[in-house]
Amino acid sequence: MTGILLVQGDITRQRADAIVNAANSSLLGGGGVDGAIHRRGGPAILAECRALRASRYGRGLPTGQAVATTAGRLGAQWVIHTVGPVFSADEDRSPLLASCYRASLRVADELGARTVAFPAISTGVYGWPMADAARIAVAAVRSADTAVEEVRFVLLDAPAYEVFARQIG
Ligand code: AR6
Repeated sequence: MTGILLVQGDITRQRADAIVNAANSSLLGGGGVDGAIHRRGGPAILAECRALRASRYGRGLPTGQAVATTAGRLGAQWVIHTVGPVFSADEDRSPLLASCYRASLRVADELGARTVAFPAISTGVYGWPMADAARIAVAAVRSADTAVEEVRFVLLDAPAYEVFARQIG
C-alpha cells in the first residue's frame, strides 16, 4: 500500500527517489515549482528536456502526461515532469489533473522509484482552487495501482498544508 505523507516546505529541498515538476508542455522551464527545480537542479535537467523536445516530444509534453529526466543537483535521482491543466470554470478538466498523478506514478514505477514527492499541481500559475486540487490529488494517489511506497505532498505554505491535511482526514 502506498503511504501518503504531508510536508510543508520547498519541494526542491526534499530527498526522494523522484521529485515531480509542475511543468508546462514546452518542458523548457517557467516560474513556480518549475523555475525552482531548474534553478536548484542546474542545467543538466534542461539539457535532457531539450533532448526530449528534439526526440519523443517534438510538439511538447501533452497535458496530463509525464516524463522523467535526471534530477541534476537535487536530492533525488529523477525529476518527473508533468503538465497540469489550466483551471477552467466552464469545463471540467479534473480527469486531466488526476491523470498527472497517475501518469507520474506510472513513470515512477518504470524507473523503480519508491518515494515520490509531488507539489500541488495546477494550484499556482494554472489557477486551480487548492481544496478541489487536493481532493483530486489524494483520490488519484489512493486509487493508483503502483509499487511506489511513499507519496509525499510538499506544500509551500501552511494554508495549503491544512487543506491537504483535511483531505487526508
Ligand atoms: N515547493 C513547493 N511548492 C511550490 C514551490 C516550491 N518551491 N513553488 C511554488 N509552489 P506552480 P502550476 C506551489 O505555479 O499551477 C510554471 O511557470 C505553488 O504555491 O508551480 O501547475 C510552469 O512552467 C502552488 O500551490 O504550478 C507552468 O507554466 C503549486 O506549487 C505553470 O507554472 C503549483 O504552482 C504551471 O502552473
